[in-house]
Amino acid sequence: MKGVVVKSTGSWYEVKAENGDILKVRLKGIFRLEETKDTNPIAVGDRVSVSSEDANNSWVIDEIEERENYIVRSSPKHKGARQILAANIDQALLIVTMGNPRTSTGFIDRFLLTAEAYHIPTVIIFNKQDLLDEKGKKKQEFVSKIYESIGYKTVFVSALRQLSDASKTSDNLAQVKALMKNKTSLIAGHSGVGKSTLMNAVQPHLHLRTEKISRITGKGMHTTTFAEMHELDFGGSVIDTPGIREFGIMDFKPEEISHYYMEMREVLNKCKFNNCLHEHEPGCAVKQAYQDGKISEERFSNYLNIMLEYKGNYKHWE
Ligand SMILES: Nc1nc2c(ncn2[C@@H]2O[C@H](COP(=O)(O)OP(=O)(O)OP(=O)(O)O)[C@@H](O)[C@H]2O)c(=O)[nH]1
Ligand SMILES: [Mg+2]
Ligand SMILES: [Zn+2]
Repeated sequence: MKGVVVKSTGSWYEVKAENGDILKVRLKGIFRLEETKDTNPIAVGDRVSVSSEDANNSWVIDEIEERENYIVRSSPKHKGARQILAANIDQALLIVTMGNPRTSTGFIDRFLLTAEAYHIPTVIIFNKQDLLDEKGKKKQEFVSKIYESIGYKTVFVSALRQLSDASKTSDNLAQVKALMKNKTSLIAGHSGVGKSTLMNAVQPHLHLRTEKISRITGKGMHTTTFAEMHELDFGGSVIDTPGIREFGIMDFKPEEISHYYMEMREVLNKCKFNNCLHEHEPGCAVKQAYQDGKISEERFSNYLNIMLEYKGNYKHWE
């Protein structure tokens, strides 16, 4: 029987079968390949074939269909290993907050470039509007403009308020719903930014668990512990994921990274060297574009930081 993986704990999975049944399944030994770089051979969103192993109604995954796409990061626990966040998705919604907790542009850029590499369109959702003071609003305007000018779509919401008072700021929630309709969306972001709260506002009967951010660290409590796919009654589905502390990029050659910066891609074929890393090379069109103000200071300095870090890691992976 065929189905889609809707929940993954690492040791067992839930598969929604074609007939609508939710099956609790295990993985056959053959998939636990030692030589794979993946920490999780099966991810939420994977299309699989399952069969019943015995009379006890226990199910196993026999086959995984080839993925249309997926999004990965380097495993925070096992250096050099990949963690697949989700597979077969139409878009990613990156939830960010300017405070409580703070999301940096470095984090945003790491996520965006990976999504770009796997051809996954991303919308940036700025949550917790109600908590922003004047300074926070200015910061948000500055950050959102950077991404809008490159071509990324942005949305501004207060998930918590929308949860309790649908009338007040519901316009933006309607915008989020319209984005999600009839698509499979991955919801990503730091712990505590309000991913699960936003899902609850979009689809009230979900009742996903949410938790206050720590008063001591100002960070989220990693409340959602497993990725899980939920269906939307207005069409489509969402994959709520555990908060990501760091988004470690993987899988590319260092000289490829700039190809996933939308605004760099337009100029990089004009660099003097075709393997230009846009660091200190002469005749670099990317650096020129930055100096001409066509690439933002934030994006370029994040790029240089990412490159520095990535080159170091890449040496070990090769
Ligand atoms: N003031 C305010 N609080 C919010 C808003 N959205 C979410 N919160 C609160 O932020 C806290 C964290 O929300 P969650 O939805 O659990 O965050 P999460 O991103 O799912 O976190 P993890 O599951 O740990 O990754 C909760 O106390 C929410 O009530 C908002 O728009 N405004
Ligand atoms: Mg959550
Ligand atoms: Zn260059």
